[in-house]
Amino acid sequence: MNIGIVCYPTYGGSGVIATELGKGLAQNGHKVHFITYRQPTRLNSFQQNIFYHEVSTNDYPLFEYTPYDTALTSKLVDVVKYEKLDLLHVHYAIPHAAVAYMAKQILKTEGIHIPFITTLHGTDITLVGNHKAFAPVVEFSINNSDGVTAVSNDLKQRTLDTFSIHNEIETIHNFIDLDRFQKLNKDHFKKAIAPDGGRIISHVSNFRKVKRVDDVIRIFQKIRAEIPSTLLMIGDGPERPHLESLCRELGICEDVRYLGKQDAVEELLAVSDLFLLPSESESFGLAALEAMACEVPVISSNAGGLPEVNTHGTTGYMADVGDIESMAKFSIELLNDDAKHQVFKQNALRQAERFDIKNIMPKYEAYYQKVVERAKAQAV
Ligand code: GMT
Repeated sequence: MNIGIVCYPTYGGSGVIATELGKGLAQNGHKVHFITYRQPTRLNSFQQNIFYHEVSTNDYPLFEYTPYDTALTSKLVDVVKYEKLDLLHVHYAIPHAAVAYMAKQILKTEGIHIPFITTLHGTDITLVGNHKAFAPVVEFSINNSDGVTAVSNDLKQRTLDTFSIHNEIETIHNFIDLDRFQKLNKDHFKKAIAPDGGRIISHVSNFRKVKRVDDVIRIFQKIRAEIPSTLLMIGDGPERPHLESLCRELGICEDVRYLGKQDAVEELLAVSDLFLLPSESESFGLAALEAMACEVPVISSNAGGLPEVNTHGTTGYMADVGDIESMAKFSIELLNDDAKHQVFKQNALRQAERFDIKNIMPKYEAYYQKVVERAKAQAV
């Protein structure tokens, strides 16, 4: 198939999933065209069958906000027409689903029928999409997509609860490339971070409020009070200055290392003993899955789709959002019990294997086939 993928090119999980899916599809012989405003972060090497189309916007003094939606629509029209695409797959509803709908209508006037699939990722429904400023457009574009997928059952249910949806939504869970995310031998690295043999706890996110990064620091403070340990804060975002102040206030700065946005996250996970993800809301929790693939048990909240990824008492532990006491208690208990920790590490890997890209990609391919055939039948 000749597939166009629209996504955010940034570090967020939706862009990562879109890019890894595109790379996997290209390896399977499909032609994949990424259409976005910057080279996606994970699209960092040449691959046969992958094409990148950059959306450039024209600045004009009248525009306080450059109309990206219009520029993206025009680009989609152009790419679909000249690259003869069979299908558009847009990740994150805002604004991509509405833009794809518009491009489809324009192309229809020229006799070109292009179906599009919208994949819902989380905040496009929960935090942002349900806002008055976006809701009617999100609802309309979900209902008018040729196919809709959600990355967890919880997100599917939330979409149905939030909007008036008469379209079908298929859950296709997020996935992981186990060839990349695996426990690597990085003992020398571990010694450099924790020379006295202390434990390494990690957290990866965009440091936004929804991730409750304060809780990460407070849980760590409690762990550190019992067990010598270092916290690796991987990623960056608006809460970082506040976190640094909090660490100073709690007097734990020397054991918290801010590593910024890292490409080789798997190398940091390889030396981690525990992963913390106490998010307020999380449609899936790709970062937790990446940790589990590297045999790192996860202590998380039980928000959203996290229970579909992390299994309480097996691959880690969960507690209610904000319950830092329980999350710290579970962490200490696990780190103090080597035998249990070993079992949890293996359980985490087994669970990650369920989400192997090799198992999930065929679901997308089958879904593409279904949507394209249905659209063809409707066009005649
Ligand atoms: O976090 C966001 O605001 C958007 C989005 C992203 O691009 O990272 O994250 C969501 O999509 C990921 C990939 O499907 C999921 O793993 C995250 O759980 C989800 N984030 C939230 O629901 C907060």
